[in-house]
Amino acid sequence: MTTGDAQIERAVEMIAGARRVGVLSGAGVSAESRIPTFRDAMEGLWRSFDPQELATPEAFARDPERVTRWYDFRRRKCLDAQPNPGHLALADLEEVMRDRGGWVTVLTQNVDGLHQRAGSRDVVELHGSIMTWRCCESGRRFRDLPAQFEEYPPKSPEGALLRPDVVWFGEALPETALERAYEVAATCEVFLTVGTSSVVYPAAGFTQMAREHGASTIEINPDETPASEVVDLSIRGRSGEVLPLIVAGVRKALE
Ligand code: BV8
Repeated sequence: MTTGDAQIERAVEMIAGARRVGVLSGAGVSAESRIPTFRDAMEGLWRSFDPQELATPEAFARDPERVTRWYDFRRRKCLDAQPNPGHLALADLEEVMRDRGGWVTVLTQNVDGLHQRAGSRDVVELHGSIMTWRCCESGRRFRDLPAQFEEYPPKSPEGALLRPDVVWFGEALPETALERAYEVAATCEVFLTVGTSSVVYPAAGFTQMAREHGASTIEINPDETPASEVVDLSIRGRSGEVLPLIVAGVRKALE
């Protein structure tokens, strides 16, 4: 256990007393599924690249082969990854809240689809999905993709460039995702920010927005982040360890 039990108990109390729960999840939640966060050293042949430089329309325009190789490398890691206890706990919490007429909405910055594979049904992909690629000309989306592309950059059947259906730096988030996120921040009673460095906007802003609307706010992260000053309860711990303890406590409190 990396946190004092008093913090877990306080989080249990806050969540058990609520019906409407918003969650902002970042790469730290998937770190325990062995998907490296942006902060972790880039692996292998990607060691010398800066992800924030690669995750941009400019990088794709300049070198579509390099960018699509990087994303396909990451897509394959996501396909091989399994949801971890942190993902499963959030799916379990959604069931608990649904059973009492409430909801849990996960606003995820992650593009790996692991929340959905863990069983969460109410997931908003703020930054899109690496599992979907789209045609740069027609905008048509492709989900049924080969395990590995034959050529880089991959092409649509019509021969146009395909790109990952993710939100790059400098690109606007999907309108529907933004609307859902604002609605969650405005109506949730508790807002949980888990596994995110809280530096990327507009996602990082939803914690403050929820707080301004009167929600109780909780952070789970092994490290301090800019959100740590803002939230009501900042728990230093790993999501795969802390979330299961909190959700088990909520189930017990509601028995
Ligand atoms: C926008 C998808 C406006 C792609 C991502 C200049 C020009 C243009 C824009 C800007 C600019 N300056 C600032 C901006 C805004 C910019 C921004 O915020 N930049 C930051 C760097 C300052 N934002 C944007 O560009 C956004 N769009 O503003 O558009 C606009 C409006 C209208 C019209 C046109 C434009 C778009 C941002 C989305 C970028 N795409 N991902 C991909 O995945 O490749 S962001 C990507 O990086 C992730 O999604 C994540 O959000 C972010 C950070 O990644 P990581 O650091 O790895 O992850 P995370 O932050 O979650 O940190 C990991 C955390 O986990 C750490 O805190 C660690 O301690 C913790 N942890 C580790 N292990 C565990 C753990 N926690 C719990 N348990 C553990 N076991």
